[in-house]
Amino acid sequence: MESKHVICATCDIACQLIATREKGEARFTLAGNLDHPIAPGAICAKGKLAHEVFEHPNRLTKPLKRVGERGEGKWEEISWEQALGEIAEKLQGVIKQHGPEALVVSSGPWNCSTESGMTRRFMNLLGSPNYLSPVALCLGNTAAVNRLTYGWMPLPDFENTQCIVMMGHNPHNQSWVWEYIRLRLAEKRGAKLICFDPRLSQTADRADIHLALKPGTDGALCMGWLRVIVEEKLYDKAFVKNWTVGFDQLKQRLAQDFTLDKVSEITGVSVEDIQQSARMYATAESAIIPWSPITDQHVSSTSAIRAISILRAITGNLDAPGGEMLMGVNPNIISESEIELTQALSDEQRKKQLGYHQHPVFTFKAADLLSEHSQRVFGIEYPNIVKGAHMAVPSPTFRAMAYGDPYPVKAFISIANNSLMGYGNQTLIKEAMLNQDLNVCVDLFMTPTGNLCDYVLPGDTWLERPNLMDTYEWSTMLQSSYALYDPPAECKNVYFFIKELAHRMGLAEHFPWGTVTDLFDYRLQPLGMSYQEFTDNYKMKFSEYKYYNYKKTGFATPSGKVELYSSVLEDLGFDPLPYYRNVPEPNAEYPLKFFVGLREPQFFQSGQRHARVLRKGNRTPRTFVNPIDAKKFGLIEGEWATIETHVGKIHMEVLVRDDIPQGLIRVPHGWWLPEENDLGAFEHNDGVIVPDSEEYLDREQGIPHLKGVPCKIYPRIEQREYIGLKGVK
Ligand SMILES: Nc1nc2c(c(=O)[nH]1)N[C@H]1C(S)=C(S)[C@@H](COP(=O)(O)OP(=O)(O)OC[C@H]3O[C@@H](n4cnc5c(=O)[nH]c(N)nc54)[C@H](O)[C@@H]3O)O[C@H]1N2
Ligand SMILES: Nc1nc2c(c(=O)[nH]1)N[C@H]1C(S)=C(S)[C@@H](COP(=O)(O)OP(=O)(O)OC[C@H]3O[C@@H](n4cnc5c(=O)[nH]c(N)nc54)[C@H](O)[C@@H]3O)O[C@H]1N2
Ligand code: SF4
Ligand SMILES: [Mo]
Repeated sequence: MESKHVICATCDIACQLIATREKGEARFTLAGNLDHPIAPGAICAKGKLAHEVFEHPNRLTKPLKRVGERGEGKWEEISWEQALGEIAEKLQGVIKQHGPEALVVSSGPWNCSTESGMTRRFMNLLGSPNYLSPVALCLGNTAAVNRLTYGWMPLPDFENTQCIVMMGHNPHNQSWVWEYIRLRLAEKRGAKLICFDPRLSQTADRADIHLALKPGTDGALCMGWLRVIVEEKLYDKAFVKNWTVGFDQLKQRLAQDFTLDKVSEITGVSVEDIQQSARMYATAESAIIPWSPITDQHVSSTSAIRAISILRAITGNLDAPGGEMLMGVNPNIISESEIELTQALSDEQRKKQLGYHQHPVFTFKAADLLSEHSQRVFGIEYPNIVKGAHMAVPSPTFRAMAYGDPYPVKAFISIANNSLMGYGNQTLIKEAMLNQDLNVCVDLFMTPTGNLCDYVLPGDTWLERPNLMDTYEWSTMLQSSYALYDPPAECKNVYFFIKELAHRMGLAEHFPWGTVTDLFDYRLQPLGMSYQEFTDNYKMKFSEYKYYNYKKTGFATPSGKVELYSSVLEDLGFDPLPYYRNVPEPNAEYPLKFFVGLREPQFFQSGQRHARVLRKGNRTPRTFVNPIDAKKFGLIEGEWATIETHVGKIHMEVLVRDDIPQGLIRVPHGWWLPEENDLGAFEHNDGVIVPDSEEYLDREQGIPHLKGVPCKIYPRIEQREYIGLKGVK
C-alpha cells in the first residue's frame, strides 16, 4: 500500500491528511492523520470528498476567452500561450496609459498558497500597491491591529491553557476541525470555556459561561471586562508596570465611558455576568482569547481587537505558557515577506495605495510606522502576517475601479477568490468590474466573478500540486504536502501564471524558478534541504520556541512596550484608546438585524455549490428566524422570503429556529446557484445587502459591518422556479 501526506486547502485551516491507495488503484483515499501531534484525526466531509468536487464535469480545464458581452457566458477555448500573450499586452497598455497603480489584484489567501508571495513580488516590481485580499474581512485585519498593540499576531497556546474565551467563533466537526479538536482536547483537560454569542451555538452550549450579547457589541463587553479587571486589580501588576505604556489613560477611559451599567445596557449582558466572567478570565492561571473572525467584521473592529489585545497583555498572558505566543517568522524557510520584495515599491507608489488616507490601519501608512520595530525584534521589516498586511482597502478600491476616483483603475486580476461575492456592496463590485479594460481570474470553476471576466484560467487543486506551508508567517510550524496526481488537461499552478505573466512583462530575471518545486527548493535553503528531502522526511516541523522572548527584545512597537495607548493610531489621527461605536439601530422600516455567518458545514465560503455530493446536504440558502419573528412577519418554514436592507434585497428559504434570539436573523455567506442561467449571485449572496457607506465601515480599517445590520424580511412576492438539484451533477 502506498501512503503520502497532503495538506487540505479546501478551507484555510490546513488539516493534514493521509492519502493511501492499494496497488493498482487509481485514486487515493483521504483520512485524517491519527498520529498528528496536535490535532489527531482532523478531517471534514469537504476534505474527505475532495475527489468528487475536483473531478466534477464543471471543472475548468482550458483557458477561456470571452466572446460575448461580459456576463453573457459565451467563451472560446484558447491556449495558455495566447491567453498570457493577450493579457500581458493589455496590461502593458493599461500601465502605459494610467500607471502601474491602475492594476488591482485580489487574491484569495489560502487555496493558492503555493504562489509563495509571488503575486505581491510581481506587483511590487511593477509598481502597483493595490493588492487586495478578502482576509481584510478576516484574520488579516486582526493581525494588523494586534501589531499596533504588541507588534505581532499571537498564536494561542491551546495545549497548555487553563481558560479559553471564544468570541462568537464556533468551530465544530465540519468547520475548522483542526482547531475544533484542539479546543475539545483543552476542554477535556479541564480548561474553562467562556463564549460570547447572541445565539446558543454548539460552543455556547458547552461553555462554563455563555454571554448572550447583542450582535456587534463584543468590543464594549471587552471594555466592561477591562473595567472589572482594573477596578478589582486583577491585572498583572509587574507586567503592567514594566512592559506597558498608557495604563493611566486607559483607566481614565474606562472610568469615564464604560461604567458597568452602561456596558450592560449596550451589550444586554447583566452586570453580574460581566463581573463573574471577567473574574474567571483574569484569575485563571493562564488564558487565551483565540482570534475570532467575528470581531473582524464589526463597525468598530479596530477597537474590539485592540480591547482583546489589551486584555491578553494586562492579564500577563502574552508570550506566557498557556497564553498567547508571539513567535515571529519561521527561521527554517525564506519567508514570503522576504520573497515579496516590498522594499521594491517606491514611497511615491505606496502613498497611492487605495484607502491609504481614509482607512490606513492595514495599509502601508501604518506598516511604514512599524517597519523598523519589526526589523529590530523579528528581523523583518514588512511581515505579511496571514497575507493580509499592507494591503489596499476594499471599498475605496472598488470605488476607484468604478468611478476613477482618485485615479483610474483599469485592470483587475482575481486569483482563487470569488471577488464579486467576497466583500461588501456587491452591486458596486459589479460596476467596478464592468468599468475595467481587463478582467482576469484563475479558478477551478466558472464563478459569478469569472462570468464578468475577459479571461478565465484553469487552476490546479491541492491534490495536484506540491505545497509547503508556514502558517502564513504566523508561527514556526512548517508543513509539506505531496502532489498525488498531475493536473488534468491545461490546469496550471498559480505560480505558473504569475511567472509567465512576469516574463512577458519584462520581469524574467526576478522569476528564475522554473517550477513551483524549484521555488520551494530555494525557500528551504536555510534548512539545507530540497522540497523532496523535506517532504520525504517530515510531515511537519516545529522550530524551537521559548516563551517570554520580549524580555530580551522588547516589543515590536515604537515604544518597545505594549501600547495600551497606541502611538501609531495617534500618529494616524485616530483615537489611541479603544472606544465603542455601532451601526444605526433598527427602525420602523427595517425592524430587525441580520448577521452574516454561521458557516455552511458542506461548503467553504462561496465554493462547492456545483457538487451534488455536498449540495444534497444543503440545497438552498437558508435564513434562520426566531419563531416569534416568523409569526410576526408571516414567514413559513420551507418557503422563500426576501431580506432587504437600504442597499438591496436577496431571497432565502426560511428555517424557524429557537436558537436565534428575537429581532435577529441569520444570513449565510457565499450563495449562488451554478446550475441556474443567471448563477444567482445577485439573488442570494449576502454581499448584495451589506452596505459600505461610511457609517457601516470601521473607521480605522474601512471594513464592512457583517454582524447586525438593520433589515426587513417578508414572504417572497414573485415566486420563481429553480432547477434545484435536478441541474446539479
Ligand atoms: N460578503 C462577505 N464577504 C466575505 C465574507 C463574508 O462572510 N461575507 N467572509 C470573509 C472571510 S471570513 C474570508 S476567509 C474570505 C474568503 O475568501 P476566499 O478564500 O477567497 O473565498 P471565496 O470568495 O469563496 O473564493 C475562493 C475561490 O477560490 C477557488 N478555489 C478553490 N481552491 C482553489 C485552488 O486550489 N486554486 C485556484 N486557482 N482556485 C481555487 C474557489 O473555486 C472559489 O471560487 O472572504 C471574506 N469575504
Ligand atoms: N464548513 C465551513 N467551515 C468554515 C468556513 C466555511 O465556509 N465552511 N469558513 C471558515 C472561515 S474563513 C471562517 S472566518 C470561520 C468563521 O466561522 P466562525 O468564527 O465559527 O463564524 P460563524 O460560523 O459565521 O458564526 C459563529 C457564531 O457567531 C455568532 N455571532 C453573530 N454575530 C455575532 C457578534 O456580533 N458577536 C459574537 N460574539 N457572536 C456573533 C453566531 O451566532 C454564530 O454562532 O469559519 C471557517 N470554517
Ligand atoms: S476542516 Fe475540512 S476543508 Fe478544512 S482543511 Fe480540514 S478537512 Fe479540509
Ligand atoms: Mo475567514
